Amino acid sequence: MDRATFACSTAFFRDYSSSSQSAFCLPAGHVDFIDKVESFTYSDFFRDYLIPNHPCIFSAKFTDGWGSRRNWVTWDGKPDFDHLLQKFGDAIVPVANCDVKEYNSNPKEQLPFKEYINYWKEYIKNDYRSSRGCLYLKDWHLSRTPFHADVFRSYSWSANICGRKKWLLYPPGQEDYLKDRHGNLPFDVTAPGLQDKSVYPRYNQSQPPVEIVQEAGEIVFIPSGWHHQVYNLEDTISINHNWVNGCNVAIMWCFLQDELAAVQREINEWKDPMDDWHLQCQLIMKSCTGIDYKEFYNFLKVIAENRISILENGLDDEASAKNTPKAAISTLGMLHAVFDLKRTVKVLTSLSANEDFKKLDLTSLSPSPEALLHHLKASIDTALL
Ligand SMILES: O=C(O)CCC(=O)C(=O)O
Ligand SMILES: [Fe+2]
Repeated sequence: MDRATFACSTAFFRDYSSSSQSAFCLPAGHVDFIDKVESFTYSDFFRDYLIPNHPCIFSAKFTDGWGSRRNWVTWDGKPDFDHLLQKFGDAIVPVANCDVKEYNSNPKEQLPFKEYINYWKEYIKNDYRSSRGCLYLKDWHLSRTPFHADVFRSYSWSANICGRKKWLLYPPGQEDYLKDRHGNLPFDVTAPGLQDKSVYPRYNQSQPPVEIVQEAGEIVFIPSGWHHQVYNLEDTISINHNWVNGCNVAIMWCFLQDELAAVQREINEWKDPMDDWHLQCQLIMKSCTGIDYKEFYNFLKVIAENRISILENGLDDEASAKNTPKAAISTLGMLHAVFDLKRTVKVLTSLSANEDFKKLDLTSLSPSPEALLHHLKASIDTALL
């Protein structure tokens, strides 16, 4: 990260509270298309998309050199089943049935990759029909991903190795207009049922989604907390990645507080009779969300300690030789580490002061939140000297 980007990113978070991020709107659904690899830098991405939390699409030139684009795809742009079988045949893979709906997702089973490829070949031969329904190899992805925002409100990028996808994107806050009267999000945001005012009372106040058609080789960047629904328009293989950094860690923390508040509302009537109600809320939150407050503390600790160690000791040869997270952070530069640490101080200060966090047994946390905060601040001060 260069000095100018560091200065404007720091100013952004000083001048605007993170909750005001949703106020930043796109001009009438426009999504930038980044064509040229040579003239686009990580600092450009950071300043123009990560910080304002705006989506963008990278052209296929960005993935031209990827081995997967050469090796997983036939000359006519279709998945190379023989190559994939040879490479991954024995793997056991998660497969979702897109024709069956359970709550807000599709039920998943584990299948040998071989069996899945045989199914996929048959499905194509049978004009995209099968008695087994429409099976989607996912999180290791076929036809459609239901309406959702990504895990912990992380950022994600998704690169099409082959095939095409259609994305429907809603900026943060729009999902509130898409909820039914019980507060549940729809499974399919295009379903005619959403027009029924008695079920979806605020649907008519929602904006139309931002629509993207992603071509082979292109990468779509999905900002934090943008709800989306995805369709594969043809046989598609994609590689996706989720991440959290200094720009969106406060959004993650807000999300966790909302999740806990929802659990607390749900079991509020047990608050008085139960001695360990707060602990139970954390347990339920963990099972629904995948993380509880103490684990979030440990998540912040790992982020902080990686960056502190780079600022204090630089990168040792072993870490730089291996492709470690520390090496990746170091590539982004010292100012990125300082920026992430400053944002971590902000979130850790809020977590330490949080009444629900303070009610937990924090004696097992090492170092203590106070000690970690102290170390973080000292490390930032030294780096900025
Ligand atoms: O490609 C898909 O089916 C879903 C991808 C997605 O939701 C994401 O990358 O965030
Ligand atoms: Fe997603």
